[in-house]
Amino acid sequence: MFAEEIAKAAKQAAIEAGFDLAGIAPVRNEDMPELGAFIEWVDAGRAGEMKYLESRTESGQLRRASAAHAAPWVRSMIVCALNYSADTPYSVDANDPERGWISRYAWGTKDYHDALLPRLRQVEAAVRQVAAAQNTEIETRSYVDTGPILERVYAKYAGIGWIGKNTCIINQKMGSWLFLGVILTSLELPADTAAVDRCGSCTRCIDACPTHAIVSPGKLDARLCIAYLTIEKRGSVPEELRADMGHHIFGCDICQDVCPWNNKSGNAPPTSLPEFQPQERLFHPDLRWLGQMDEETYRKTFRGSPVKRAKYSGLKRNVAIAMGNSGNKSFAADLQKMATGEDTVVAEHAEWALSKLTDESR
Ligand code: B12
Ligand code: SF4
Ligand code: SF4
Repeated sequence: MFAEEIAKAAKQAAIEAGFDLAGIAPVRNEDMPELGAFIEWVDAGRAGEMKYLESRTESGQLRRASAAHAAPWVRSMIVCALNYSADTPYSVDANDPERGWISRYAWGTKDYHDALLPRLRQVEAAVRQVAAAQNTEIETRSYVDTGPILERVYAKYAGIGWIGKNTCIINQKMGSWLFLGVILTSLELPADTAAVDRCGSCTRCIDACPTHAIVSPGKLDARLCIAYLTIEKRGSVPEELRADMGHHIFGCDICQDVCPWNNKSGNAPPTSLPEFQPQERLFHPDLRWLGQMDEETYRKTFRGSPVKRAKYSGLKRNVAIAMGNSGNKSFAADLQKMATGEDTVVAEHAEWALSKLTDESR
């Protein structure tokens, strides 16, 4: 009865805090084969340079393979999801050769970690209040990507959505433009029913991925993924992958753009939250503007934005690749300037882009 009351209060508080969906997942490793799949994924080297995914406990176990490594007291997880979609064209329909592509999740004025964490704390406070009224001790902890938790796995078991073949959480009514946040609790709360897989025989995401990063349904080789290459990868981007990166300069939305569950006429309604309204200059942004941007302007433009994660040098490198892939020879002067700059990584990618522009067979 008490656990039900807590679960109800948590879900109600989540909606009041501005989340679109909330559910409760059990924490039972033995019933979650995805946790074992994660171990295989890391062992296969698919995490690339994201060493934080490979963090191990003192006894050598992968931290992320069990929520108990983060909090031995955890019994249930409250999973919340927030829609960040906007009523704008998809990357697969935007092909201006003057422009690049920043992923949908980064168009707003706030980094999603900063937008979600205060909301999760609000839910946490509501849960604690109900527990206190019953004189019950309770432990809680909130994470938005900030802890060693496989958030999508718990989102599935909380009924938020199924894990699509593109590895994203997809909700039947809202699509997959969702951020996730989790609250670990020491109470055994009544769990929701795991979401049912509705991908069926569809393979659109696998077929559309330009770098063939989805190696089999639900398994992504991050080393090939444009989101990884443009956001997480430091230094040089493997030359054989550059041409397939197209106009992407930060993140990639293709495997979600082509997903029928993100069809704008049916699913994927736009969010009304002010912090996720697209900034005009970041939607399909001008490559010349970004290529000529100095570091100070970069800092000011992307203050509080996820784009900061690419770092100044990384964004310039990505812009050089996108210019090279544009077929737009008017970028030659900008690229020549980048090729003679101090940053050797940017310079090397600008050289590559210049030769790509002049030699279309590349
Ligand atoms: C590392 C990371 C990445 C990496 C690797 C992603 C990946 N798919 O492996 C990179 C940089 C490529 C990335 C990209 C993106 N990311 Co990211 N990322 C993360 C992070 C920090 C960890 C994910 C992780 O552990 N990956 C390792 C793999 C193995 O786990 P997984 O992706 O969860 O995959 C599970 C399923 O594939 C499942 N599975 C599926 N099918 C099957 C079938 C069987 C039989 C089994 C057993 C298992 C199984 O098992 C896996 C776990 O073992 C999470 C936050 C978090 N703490 O969880 C955000 C997170 C997953 N990312 C998110 C987002 C928004 C993105 C991007 C859309 C951003 C962008 N536009 O560029 C893209 C989407 C690309 C994609 N198709 O996944 C959201 C996802 C929201 C959603 N609706 O799903 C998260 C949850 C962040 C958040 N808090 O909102 N990301
Ligand atoms: S985000 Fe882009 S590169 Fe990564 S799997 Fe999806 S389509 Fe492929
Ligand atoms: S595109 Fe098709 S296969 Fe891929 S996630 Fe969407 S429904 Fe599933």
